[in-house]
Amino acid sequence: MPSENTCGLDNITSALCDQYAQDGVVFIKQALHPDWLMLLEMGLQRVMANALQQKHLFYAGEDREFIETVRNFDVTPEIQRLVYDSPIADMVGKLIGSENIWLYSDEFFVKDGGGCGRTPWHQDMPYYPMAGTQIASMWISLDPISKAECLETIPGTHRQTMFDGFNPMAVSEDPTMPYYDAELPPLPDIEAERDKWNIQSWDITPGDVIVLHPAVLHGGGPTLPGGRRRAITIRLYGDDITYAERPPTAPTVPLTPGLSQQLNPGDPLRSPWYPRIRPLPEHQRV
Ligand SMILES: O=C(O)CCC(=O)C(=O)O
Repeated sequence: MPSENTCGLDNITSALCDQYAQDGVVFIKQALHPDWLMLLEMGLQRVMANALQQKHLFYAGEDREFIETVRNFDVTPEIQRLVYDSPIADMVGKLIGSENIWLYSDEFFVKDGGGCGRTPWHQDMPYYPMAGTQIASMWISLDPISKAECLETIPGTHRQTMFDGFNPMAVSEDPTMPYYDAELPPLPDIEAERDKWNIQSWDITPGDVIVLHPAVLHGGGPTLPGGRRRAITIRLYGDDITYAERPPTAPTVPLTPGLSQQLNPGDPLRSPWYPRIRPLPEHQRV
């Protein structure tokens, strides 16, 4: 089973698509040109300088604190250009087999120094108001990082149980504390039993990407002393994704008020919250 591939769009072979369907995760070596990384770095600087853009602190007030910020696309031209103009949407379209591609969200995980904590193990799908298979998140690191600091995934788990999410407000206390509580089975404590799980991760050179299905169990490595790990995930979806309700006990992430008033469960997920990326919309063409 191949565990890496050596180029961007050209090397999204049918074998890689099969691997994505089977494992829900693929690693693609040097998929992005340094220009796209420079654009992303500029986008991150703009987001961090934008006091109006909401930042969530994991482990707030502790030495292991780090920043997460979601849906920056709307207010960040660099991220808009990256999503519309780079090969990311075409690569994902080929991997998931959809000519139509929409943006679900972008999300930065900024571990800007050594000693930042783990992103707890979780699946993203429980937080999202959607059902279907044609979805992928591309995880991109701006910094070279070791396997121990990388995004970690457990291949194949997107085809298994959908667990509850963790509660982002309670990660210091218990990184498996249920988000909805009662409606879905609680997350297993993967970190406490790492050797029982088939955990996969990679040494990363900027330009390498990991593409994962958001229902795959995954978690984010900590930073080692002197380390730095600024990553973004771009989440894109295709034709078969429909609107699905989530338990009313907690909001979906990112919050999309009004969506439940416009869509019924099973409707194609179409909303101004989710801009069309492919085919490239007329207003993005020159
Ligand atoms: O990079 C990380 O620490 C976590 C990433 C993640 O959870 C995601 O991309 O969905």
